[in-house]
Amino acid sequence: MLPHRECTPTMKRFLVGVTLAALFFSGTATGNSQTSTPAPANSPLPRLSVTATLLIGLPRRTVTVTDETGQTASYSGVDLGALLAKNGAPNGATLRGRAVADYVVVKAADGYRAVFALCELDPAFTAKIVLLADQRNGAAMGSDVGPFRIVIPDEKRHARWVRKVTELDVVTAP
Ligand SMILES: Nc1nc2c(c(=O)[nH]1)N[C@H]1C(S)=C(S)[C@@H](COP(=O)(O)O)O[C@H]1N2
Ligand SMILES: [Mo]
Repeated sequence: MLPHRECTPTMKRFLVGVTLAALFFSGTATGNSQTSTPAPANSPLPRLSVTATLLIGLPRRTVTVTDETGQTASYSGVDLGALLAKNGAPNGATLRGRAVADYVVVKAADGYRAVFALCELDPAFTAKIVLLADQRNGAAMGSDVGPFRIVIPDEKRHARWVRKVTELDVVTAP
């Protein structure tokens, strides 16, 4: 420690400046910034109610799958990753750094939930298809299954094929 000395007004202004800068940068580092680079600091992760409007304007695809009872069905809808990206989830070039620990909680009307890491949903990482379907065999699905259902053609167990999807909540792993 230096011996005690009076601070001049110039020194005080300098100390205040340094303290404010330190607070600002520590906030940036520990705040809600999702990536080590471009994403805007404090951009909130999306929490979305699933309605028909949410799917409008997204590319659609149809997949033909065999369900657990051995029946073949075709499901149509949109890629879950594309829907989340359009609504502000990290993707592509911004899916790096801290965002690699981000995931989406898919919630259903009966309280059922399943999670997908954003990296499982990003075409830059994987060719895996995770579909948010709004049609089965060309028709809307009944309230026992729909109106929205997750379909994942490459998964042998169907535990993440969430029926009656109501909400998509993107969060960061602690
Ligand atoms: N909302 C909701 N979705 C769900 C479940 C559930 O209990 N609630 N069970 C899952 C499990 S474990 C399976 S095997 C499949 C079964 O879907 P199916 O009855 O259309 O074959 O749905 C999945 N989706
Ligand atoms: Mo299951």
